[in-house]
Amino acid sequence: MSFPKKFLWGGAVAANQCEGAYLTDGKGLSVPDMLIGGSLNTPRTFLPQIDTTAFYPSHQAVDFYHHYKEDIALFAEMGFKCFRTSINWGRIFPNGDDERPNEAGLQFYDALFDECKKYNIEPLVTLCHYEIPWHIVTEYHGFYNRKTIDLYLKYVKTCFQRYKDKVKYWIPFNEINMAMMNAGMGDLYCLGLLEDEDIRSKERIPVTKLKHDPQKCFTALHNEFVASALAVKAGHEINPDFKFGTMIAHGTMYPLTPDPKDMLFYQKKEHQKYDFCGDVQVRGKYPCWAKSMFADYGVQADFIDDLDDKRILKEGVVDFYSFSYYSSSCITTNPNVEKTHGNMSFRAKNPYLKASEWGWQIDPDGLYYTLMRLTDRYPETPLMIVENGLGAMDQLTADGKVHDKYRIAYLKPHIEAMKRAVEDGVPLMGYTSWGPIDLVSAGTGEFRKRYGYIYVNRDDDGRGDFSRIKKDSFFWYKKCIESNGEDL
Ligand code: BGP
Repeated sequence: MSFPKKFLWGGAVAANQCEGAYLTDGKGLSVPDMLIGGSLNTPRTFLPQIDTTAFYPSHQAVDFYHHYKEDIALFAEMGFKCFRTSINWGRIFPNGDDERPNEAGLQFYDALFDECKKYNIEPLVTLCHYEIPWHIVTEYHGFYNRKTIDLYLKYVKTCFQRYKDKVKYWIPFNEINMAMMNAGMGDLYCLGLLEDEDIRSKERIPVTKLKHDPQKCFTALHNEFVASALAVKAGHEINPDFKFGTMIAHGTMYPLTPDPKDMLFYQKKEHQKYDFCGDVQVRGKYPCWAKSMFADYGVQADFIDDLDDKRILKEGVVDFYSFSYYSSSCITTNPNVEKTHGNMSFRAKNPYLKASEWGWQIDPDGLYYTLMRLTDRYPETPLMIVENGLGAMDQLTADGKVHDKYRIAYLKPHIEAMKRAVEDGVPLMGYTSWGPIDLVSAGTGEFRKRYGYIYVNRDDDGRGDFSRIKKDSFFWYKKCIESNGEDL
């Protein structure tokens, strides 16, 4: 047995990381537009007003807004069956609380989805990939305020009505569990939550130094769960064929040692970091250990007993489970071990694994493990890998090419691991690798951290003419899709 015939091969991007055109055609500011670039060792910084002297990578990004036809044609040439992108909320409701949607923004996505259709590419649309309108952050404190649930619903219903014949697969929130990670990635990017003092700051603040209050964070996350469930319900009413997915930032964790304390710590962290959000969205209720988890975080969680919300969560369960997977790490109660990086947090280094240039440990077996584990946990729910890939510093060589054999060396065993899992019965619907075209890194804001099969001539000083070049991996992925994952 191999990959199903209709397997959704493709690639995934986020509007804010590739479109650019950050104020074009009536778009309003959204969270990523306020973030100045950083690098591996220096976090991204943030200033509540645009600093005209700073370089904001998302403002032009790779100008997908003006190149989408060319880019979709390249994706089609690789044989994409599916293209995951997000709608930038700020293009549709520039302030988030506008009375009417912005027609020019709606038209852009009409044209984009039509272009996909032209090549029989199925769009998979994230409704919020960190793109909360800035006005919602400053005026409403993001999802901490229940009014934001209504604003979000108005936005998503507008999208469902408008694109009901063009889009079938939806993700209400990108990596919803990132909300639990930390102040920058969690509170600001995922929840649009920022303290007044930070909103008023005149100095640049590193995102890691933003104020963080777990009580507010978990309240906002609860509101986001409710918003997501209401979106699923409303979407199914508008078009019963719609399919909704949770989207979890995954990784594999291992206990660092056989010390039972490490094993129990691993189990607890696995529950908190991954299962918590997955359970709420797939099973429609908080897991039995949620109360002790909240107590651990020092959070008063009366909201989980609210009867109306309980009903909403039950009625709005997702249809599939999608996740990102880049790397794995180890977990231990011993604080004195060597740490490693990842998109989740800093954890213990695994002596058996190599890492990317950004320190993300490469672990295809971990992907197999995670696929099997998720199927054990949610046996009725199809899975989809909607992000996976290698961020690397590609070099354009004298022959005008990019020989990225290291990227192929990363992807090949990950696809083989998927295949093993499918053979072992995992209901895997598809695979959209991250950043099929180079784009801005979410974590660091860099251009030099490239994931693409397609190179974009653009650098971290804002230089480059945005021209597109096929890397060696372009031809490899084309072959992979053509053979339905057989010829790697
Ligand atoms: C995920 C995000 C993406 C993406 C990816 C890679 O967490 O959903 O937006 O960027 O990570 O991370 P980075 O861009 O930091 O390399």
